[in-house]
Amino acid sequence: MLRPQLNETRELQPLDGFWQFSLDGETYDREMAVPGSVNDVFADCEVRDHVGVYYYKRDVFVPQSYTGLVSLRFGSVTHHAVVKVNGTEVGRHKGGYLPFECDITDLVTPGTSCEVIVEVDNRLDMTCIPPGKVVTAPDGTLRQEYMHDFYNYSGIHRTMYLVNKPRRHVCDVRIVAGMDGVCHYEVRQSEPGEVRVTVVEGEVSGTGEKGALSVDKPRLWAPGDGNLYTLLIELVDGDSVVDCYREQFGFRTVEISGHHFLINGKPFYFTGFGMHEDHETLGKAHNDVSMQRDMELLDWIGANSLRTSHYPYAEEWMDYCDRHGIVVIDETPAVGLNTSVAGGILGSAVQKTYGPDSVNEHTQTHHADTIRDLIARDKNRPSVVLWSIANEPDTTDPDSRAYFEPLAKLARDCDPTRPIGYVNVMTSPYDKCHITDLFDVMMINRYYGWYVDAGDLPTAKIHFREELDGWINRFGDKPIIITEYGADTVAGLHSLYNSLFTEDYQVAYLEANSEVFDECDNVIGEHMWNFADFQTKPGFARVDGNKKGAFTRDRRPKAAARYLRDRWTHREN
Ligand code: BDP
Repeated sequence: MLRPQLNETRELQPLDGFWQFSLDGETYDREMAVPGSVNDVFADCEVRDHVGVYYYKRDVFVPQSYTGLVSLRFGSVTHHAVVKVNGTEVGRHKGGYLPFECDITDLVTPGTSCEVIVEVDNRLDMTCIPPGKVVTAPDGTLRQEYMHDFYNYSGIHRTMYLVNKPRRHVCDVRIVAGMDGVCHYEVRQSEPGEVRVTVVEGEVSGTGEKGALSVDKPRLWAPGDGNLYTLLIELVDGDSVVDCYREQFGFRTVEISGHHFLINGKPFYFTGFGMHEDHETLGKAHNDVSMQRDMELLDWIGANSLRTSHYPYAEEWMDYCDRHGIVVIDETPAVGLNTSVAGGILGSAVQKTYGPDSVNEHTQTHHADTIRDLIARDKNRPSVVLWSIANEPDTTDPDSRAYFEPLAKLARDCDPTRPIGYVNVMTSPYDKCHITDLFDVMMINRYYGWYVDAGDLPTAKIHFREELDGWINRFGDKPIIITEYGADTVAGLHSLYNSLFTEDYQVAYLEANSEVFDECDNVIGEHMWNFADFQTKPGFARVDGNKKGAFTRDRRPKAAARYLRDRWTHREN
């Protein structure tokens, strides 16, 4: 899905700001800022603990110039949205982290205002990605249960726009551009007609919906070097251009050879983090300044990459990574497909993961939608080098194969140019996992020295080495990325004895893990869990959230941050 754009033929108007807000759709007695998570804003718990639907309302002026196709475009609404204009439903969307657009052309009159209501439903059930369950408490109120660690923030999380585009318009473009300087493109337009394409910086043009343009001696997009080019697409009618769209792309190749992950033919070693869109008060809302701060800290610490754990991040993140040469493992919101995992890897199995009352064919259908939509959104981004189709699903159950095989195939069909993977949980080791052979890269989350062998780093190292050997023996010479390893750490807590939760132990833990990675040629990346402390669902295992950050939630460095900086900035890659 293309992002809205302001240009010669298109207009857009952000609808950020204060909306009227209601819990019942009748009494609008509060206001709520957009974009924003609703949960940490109000001083009372009524909104925070509300399980169900809430309502945003405002009048939107449609400018006189909006005479083309007028739409409302949402970056993300978590988790379900029903959109109404002047009382008529114009669209609904399931899934909290991907964009959608509602056409409102026939319901609005340019030069007048209209009433927009967005009904947001924060409930997760087993057909959702991520899945969850709403239960009724003894007092009759509802509780949301879910199997992932991070807090279930909800709201209109990203900027929404009022958009005007020409009736004949560019619907989509797919670009594949490798080191050879050839830009293969395929344009989809709303109705047939003449198409002109130009690689602006390369000064080469062509015509037709599909073709290839060659740029002489292209400046490659590479890690740390976000060289971007612009493909200008013009829909032509006689002498006039009726629509145009500019899509940025980069010339680069990604491939796997043995255990190497090659970017532009060179082995790449991932350093960085699994992250979260998570901030005090903002919750999961996107904010440019907060994001920029995170990116600056990534740069400071020597991270060359990140994983969008555990859902697709705002498009602003992806643009930034494209521009700055930050390598991205792009993940769907499929987290928590695992009944044995509750709040990190603590917890015990309550029921079988795959089955009619649990993760089922409806979950799979929606999971497939998220794969399609994620790839549709990010397919032209040079920063994205690998699709992660799930985080820590249960893959010990033989039924996991029937669930994942079609999804892996779908991801490959949607994008034959990038490798695919899924992130493996510690409770599904090499001898129990039923799906790893379906993927190109082994991504594993391991907590030796924390959830197992806690405090005993010599033993942790032995167990970790044994497990890595096990993966290689069973699945052959494939790349392994350690997508999570970490230890909860209270900033400011120290000990001479490497006691758990201290900054000293976090550093010792990282040292021990790093030693194991450095001995194993197949390990081609390390993403520490997590970049920063983050809010989690309530539970005895978490004291005001997950504390595995290299930075605190307000982005102050722990000792671990300096350790990683030293390690990563001295690495050759
Ligand atoms: C892993 C999950 C991650 C958790 C982490 C933890 O992938 O979401 O936050 O454990 O427990 O299992 O810290």
